[in-house]
Amino acid sequence: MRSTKDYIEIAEKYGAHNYHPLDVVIEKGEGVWVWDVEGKKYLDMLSAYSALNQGHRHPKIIEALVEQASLLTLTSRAFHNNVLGDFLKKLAELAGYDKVLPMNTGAEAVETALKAARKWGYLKKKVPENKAEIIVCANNFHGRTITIISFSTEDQYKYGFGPFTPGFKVIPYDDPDALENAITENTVAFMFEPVQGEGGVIVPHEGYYKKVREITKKHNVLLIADEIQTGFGRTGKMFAVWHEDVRPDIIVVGKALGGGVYPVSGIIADDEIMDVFTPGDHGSTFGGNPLAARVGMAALDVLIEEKLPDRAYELGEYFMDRLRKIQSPYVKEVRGKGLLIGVEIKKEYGTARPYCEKLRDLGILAKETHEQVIRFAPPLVISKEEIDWALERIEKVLTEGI
Ligand code: IF1
Repeated sequence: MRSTKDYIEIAEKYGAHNYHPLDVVIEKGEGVWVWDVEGKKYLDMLSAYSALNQGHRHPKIIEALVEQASLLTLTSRAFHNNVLGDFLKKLAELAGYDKVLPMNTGAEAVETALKAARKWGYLKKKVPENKAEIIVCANNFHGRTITIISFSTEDQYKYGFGPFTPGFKVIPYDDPDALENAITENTVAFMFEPVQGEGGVIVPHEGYYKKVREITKKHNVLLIADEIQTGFGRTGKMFAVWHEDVRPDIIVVGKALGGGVYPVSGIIADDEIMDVFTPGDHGSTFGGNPLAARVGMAALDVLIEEKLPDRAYELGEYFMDRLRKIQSPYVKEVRGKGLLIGVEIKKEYGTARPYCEKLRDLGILAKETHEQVIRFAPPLVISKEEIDWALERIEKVLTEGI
């Protein structure tokens, strides 16, 4: 019988050290719960960074995965398959747009959005060749490819990976005036996260989405919302920008679209943008494969049938209200939207990591983001009773300290 230590050792020996995971080895998951190799049970408060909105191994999603796997898993896009069209229709109609371009990981979908924006700029806005500019926000996280880290403001994400892709401008987040001042006649798009997850669960002021929509429309600049982490109910609406009834030109999706079992991502947009792509321009081996399409449809069905966005709204308000009532000398702020919540630890009391280690000892798996913030982002299928169970333990750690 191998121990936690044995599993960690083999992973450390044969795996690149590009992560520093908490010392827990998980072997089973169900709903909001996971079990480690020692048989210990934990409440998952990270949800694989919001890729598990429907919970671990949702029966409807596993059924779809197994059923499709018994029929057809991959054809490449050289041929049609009998599942993709229904998936693209379901997602396009859910979001209220003409079309979807399916990919696999979030970063691939972000790259697809950037290519669409640049090509739209050259073909439709008549920006001179290779002069397209895209505006992004400081403290952003949009993925790990060389182009995407080219506009990161996190030194560690860039160090050693140059030279970088030109054509990007960085402005402060949650600052509409900075956006207006950064736009030139060559600006083709502004891309932002409705809530900056990795940036430390930074929620912009009320009205930010509306303001950036007005400014980009006024200057004929595409608005790209990266909803890879905030989408599919996480913030209490199907898409976070729906909190302000804003309709971006491109919505980038991923994570929970795969129902926690398979990488499924893509961009959602109208024909005016999608028709810049002609056959052979762009693609991927696995993008839009039948297994992804079938799992994607089941992932969306679960969100709708179980009303997970509304659930995230109500339980998020409840969770944050209860967190704010905890009398803790260590907490600087509780912030968030829906079930994407951050608890910021005051610098004088150290970083968030040791608090996460304490929580792990009490059966809660949470992950620090940006040093000072404990992120609580449970699967949206969590019950009020399970939140209460977690709050007892969170209160113990936030009052007793580390
Ligand atoms: C890691 C962070 C979260 C994302 C947004 C695109 C992507 C992500 C808003 C790219 C991915 C993941 C990546 C993972 C950890 C996690 C993360 F800490 F890195 F920043 F969630 F906050 N846009 N986020 O959040 O999607 O290519 O990963 O499918 O790289 O360590 P991906």
